[in-house]
Parts: sequence; structure tokens; C-alpha cells
Amino acid sequence: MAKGKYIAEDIKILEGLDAVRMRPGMYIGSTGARGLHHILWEIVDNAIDECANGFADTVKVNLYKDGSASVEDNGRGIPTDIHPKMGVSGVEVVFTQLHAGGKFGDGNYNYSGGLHGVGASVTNALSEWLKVEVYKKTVHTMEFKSYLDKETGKVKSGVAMGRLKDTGKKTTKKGTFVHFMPDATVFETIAFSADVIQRRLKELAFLNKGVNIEFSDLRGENPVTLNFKYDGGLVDFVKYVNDGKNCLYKEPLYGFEERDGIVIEFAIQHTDSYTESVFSYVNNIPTPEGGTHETGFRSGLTRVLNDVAKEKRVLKDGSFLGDDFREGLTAILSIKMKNVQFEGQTKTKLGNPEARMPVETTTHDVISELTRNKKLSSVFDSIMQKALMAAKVRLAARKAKEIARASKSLEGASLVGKLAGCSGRKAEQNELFIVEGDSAGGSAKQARVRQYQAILPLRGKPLNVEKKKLDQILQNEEIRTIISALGTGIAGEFDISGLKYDKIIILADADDDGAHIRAILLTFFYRYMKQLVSEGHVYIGMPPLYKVYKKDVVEYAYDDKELPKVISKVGKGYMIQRYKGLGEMDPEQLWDTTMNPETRSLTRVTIDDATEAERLITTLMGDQLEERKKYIAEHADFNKVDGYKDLLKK
Ligand code: TSJ
Repeated sequence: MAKGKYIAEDIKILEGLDAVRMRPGMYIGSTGARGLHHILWEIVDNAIDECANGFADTVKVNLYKDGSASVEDNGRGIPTDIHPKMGVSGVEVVFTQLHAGGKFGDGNYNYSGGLHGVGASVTNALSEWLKVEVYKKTVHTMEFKSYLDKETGKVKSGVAMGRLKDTGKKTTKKGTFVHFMPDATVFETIAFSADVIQRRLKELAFLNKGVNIEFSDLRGENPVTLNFKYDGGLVDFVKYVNDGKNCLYKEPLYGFEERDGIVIEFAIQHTDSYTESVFSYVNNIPTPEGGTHETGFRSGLTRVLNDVAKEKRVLKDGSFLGDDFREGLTAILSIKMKNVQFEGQTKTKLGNPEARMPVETTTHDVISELTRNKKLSSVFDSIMQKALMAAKVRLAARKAKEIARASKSLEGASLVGKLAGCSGRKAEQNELFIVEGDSAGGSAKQARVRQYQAILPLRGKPLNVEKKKLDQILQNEEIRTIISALGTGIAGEFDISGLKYDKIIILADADDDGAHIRAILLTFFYRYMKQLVSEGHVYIGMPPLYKVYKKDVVEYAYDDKELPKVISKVGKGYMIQRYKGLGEMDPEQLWDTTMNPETRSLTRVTIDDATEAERLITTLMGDQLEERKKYIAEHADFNKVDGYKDLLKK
């Protein structure tokens, strides 16, 4: 297949890519839906970098009917000349060398390439084929393939089908176009999720002001194209997160500075709510676990606002705590730096100690400068008022005690009215099903094995935990019932030894409402009962979408892809029922598909899933659900794709 001789260097290169295929998890985390999207982000990141460096302003992402994806920018084009050390074109280096990302060129390419991880060569290694076009006066093309080497019986990865070729075809375009087909033998699924992609591209557009990002899903009957471009960048991001909330001042405060080689950018705006929402990023990668940059940001903010408080003589004595200034705060912090080190449970926490001081100083100095602006006086007045209220509540003490008491008072059976408990007393065998809707709840109660399966129907939606203070959350009946049923208490009072169930199984519909309920519950567990998730007690039950049956045969399909397989299994004369929701299933069906340990399909929730659910709830979903639903309804093609399901299934 691959023609021509290879110099020694090439052979090493190819072994490098083959190693990626041997252990994909080492390079992209998983071979599930996450990993699949990861190889797209590797390409997108390169195009975004070209924009961030000022050489391009547009990135287009396309999904095609055959399952492939492409990314195009209007930048300088990957270098086509021969790389002095490697002796092959820059393009070939980029796609065949691990970590080749930002190795050539000059300091322009500071924050790019390998930083996200591994670069374009990994995408190449895990693709069935990959095609590149570079537009620089003429069109240059190159193609790579992975194939089975008949001699060795081994799969070769990302092999160049000839060198980079100047087709001679004239073009007025500038830039790079990369088109690839994820390898179905590597990934558990090669179905890209429009929802996941759309959400991330929107986030990237917020984080990279002025960059025009276009996303076309060409897979369905009618193509759908979305455009994201935010000239306000982080300011627009904060406004978006705060949309629908009562903001204490109209324009977010914004800072941008490069200090000690770190590019620091932030925007903040206070609302009348009680939660603190600080979202941080390093090199466009979310850091939900925080880290040194966030620490610096918080202390800089606390310090400068306490300066203001002194100057305005807001407090007679003493000073505010950082918490007081962060009540109702929405903030986005985005930094760019080299040699990033991630740590933490999910490797989403910035570890570099050298990031803290520059961020602290910049935050302090920029905001301090803003206080000199007379027009912003009222902004700082309202921040002070808010902090004063927060401090009063705090000084009136007891917040912690309140929580403790509230949590304690929930113990005992008084609130578990709706719960159909189980009779067995062995917690390690017991299962609690949290079921969306009274109707499905009723079926579940009839179907269950009373001895070890308990059912808790959720009537409404549990409230969006993000927006509320803990004591408000404790007012919510659905949440109170869950807390009292579990027997562990919450937050500071959480004690896993009280847990009455080994498995907590969330059963919600396979639609957007169901996705929202799952995300809210996960966010709640993640925030207030984290150990429940980290010790693997939380599960998602997956109801099927179709029943395929005839006389005495019944089979279920869990998604559209599975349907044809199931149909052929049942054979001639089959009939199909599509479930609109759990509520349509009778007890027996519910038992077979989602409750019977022998036949059901459960997914254990990881801390990673929960972090992601929380992040989506707090940034990219939030109050926008109604909007989003409207949007989805108007774009029928997106209906097939369910963001959270994708995520939660993994
Ligand atoms: F991922 C990827 F490598 F496949 C890829 C790279 C995909 C896409 C869609 C775009 C790109 C890309 C790379 N866009 N722009 C660039 N730029 C360079 O590689 C480049 C160009 C010129 C110079 C220079 O120093 O003159 C340096 C670099 C790194």
C-alpha cells in the first residue's frame, strides 16, 4: 500500500503513531464519546491558535454524512517547506510526529499545540484516513491512511500516501483544511454529537474574542449551520451566564494584561443571587477544580475590594472576607501560559505555582485602576452594599450551624412519604431508584423486588441547585426527600456510613427534560454528597428507545443505531414500538429494561461526569434551557442528538 522507501526517521515516526493506536487511552483519555471528540478538539485547537496569534479570524467545522469531520481556518497554512531537521514538509511533520505541535517557527506559536495534550498526529493515528489541504497561492494536498499490513498482520497508523503535493491549482484562499474519518475500529462510537460540539465551539468563541466560528452539521436531511462570534469575548460570556438574573450593575468589569509571560484576562459581574460562580480556563481548557490561577484571582479580588471598602469607609472596623465579595459573583478567568501542569482528581486543576502572583497582581491592579474611574463609582457602591449584606448574614453567624441543623433535622422518616422503601436492611444490597414522573414511579413500584429495591418518584423537576443557597435547596421537597432517604446528611455533615443504599439509580427519560433532571441531580450529588459519586454509588439507568417484538419475542433497542441490529435479531414479521418516555412502559417492560439486574443497562457515574454536568448546568445550560429547547425544536436535525446522554453514557 505505502509506496517508496522510508528513511530511518520515518520508521521511528510510524512506530510513534502505532503506539498511539496501541494505547489510545494514554493520549486521548478514552475511546468512548469523549475520546472521539478529543481528536476533533486537537484539530480545532490548532485552528483557534492560529486565530489567537492574529493570523486568522475564521474557523469552520463541518460534520459529513459519511461520519467524517473537517476543520478549516484562513490562516498562514501549515508550513509546506522542508523541515531542516526532519527532511520532510512541515505538514508531514505535524501529522506524523508526536508532540510536533508548536516546535517550528518562532515565538509566535507560544501557547499552542501540545498544550492541550498531544496534537494533530494523534488525530491522524486514530483516523481511518486524513486529508490536508494548505492554501497558499496554490493548493497543496497530502493524505494519510491507516491500514492492515498483510505481511505483519498489524495495523499501520497514519501512513503518508506520498509526500505533500503542490497541485499547481491556483487559489485566492489562505489557510488550512483538515478532513478526517475517525477509525471505527478504535472508538466505541464514531457518532459526533452536534450538541457537544456546538457547546464547546460557543465556549471557544467566548474565550477568543472576535473569532468567527462556523459549525455545519451536514448529516441530516437539511443541513444546519450555526455561527458564533463574540466581539465582547469574556464580557459577553459573563453576560450570557448572567442572562435572566438580576445584575447589580449593567456592564461587567473587564481586565486584560500580560504579566511575567502569562496572558491574563477576566470579566466579572455581580447578581443579587447568593452563589459564587467562578469559571476558570488555562489555554482555553476549563479548570473546574480551580488551581493557582483561581487562588491568585480570588486573593487579588479580595484585596482590592477591601481597599475600596476602607477608602469608602464601608466597615467601621475589620475587613470583609473573600466570601462576602463573592456572594452573587459571576466571573470568568482565562489565562494563557507555557508548560502547563494539571493536577487534581480529574486533572482539571492548575498546579503551576508561578501563575498565582501574576494573576493576583493583575486582578488587583486592573480593578484598582477601574476604581479611579468616577463613572464606575456606583458599580463599586453596589458591590460594597452586597458585601455588607453578606457579612451581616455571616456575622449573625450560624450559617454552618444552620446547615448542620437543617441537615440533621432531615434524618428520620418524617419526610419520606413518597418513598417506597425496601424491606431488606442490608445497605450493601439495596438500591434506590430515583424515577422521573409519578407514572413511571408507579410502574416501578409494581415491578420492583420489594426486598432490596426502593422507589422514589420525582414529581416535578428538582430545583436548579446552582442558583440557590444551601438553605433554599433544603426547602425543596424533592431534594429533602432524597436527602432523608439516603440517610447520610449533606455537605459538612455528610457521613457515608449512614448510607442506606449501595446503588442510587437515576431513571429519567431519554429526552432533554430527562437530561436536565439527570444533570441537576448529578450537580447536587457532586456538590453536597461528593463521596457518593467518588465511591461509585451513583448510576444512570438507560431506558430503551424502541421495543421490537413479535409473538413471543421481545427485544429492546437503546438508540437509533442499535435498532437495525435488533430488528434483524427479531426477524420477519417484527413490530416496533417507540417509547416516548418511561411513563409509557408497563411494569413488566420497566423491569426487563431498566430494573432487572440480569438484563438492565446501567452506567456508573464518575466524578468526571459529575464535574462536567455541573459545568454544563452552571455555564452553558443554566437559564438557557427554554431558549435551547426552542432552538432544538426549530432545528429538527439536532433532535437526534442528546448532549447529556452522550456525556453520561460514555
Ligand atoms: F491540527 C492541524 F495541525 F491539523 C491543523 C493546523 C489544523 C488546522 C485546521 C489548522 C492548522 C493550522 C496551523 N492553521 N494554521 C497553522 N499555522 C502553522 O502551522 C504555522 C504557520 C506559519 C508559521 C510560521 O512561523 O511562519 C508557523 C506555524 C506554526
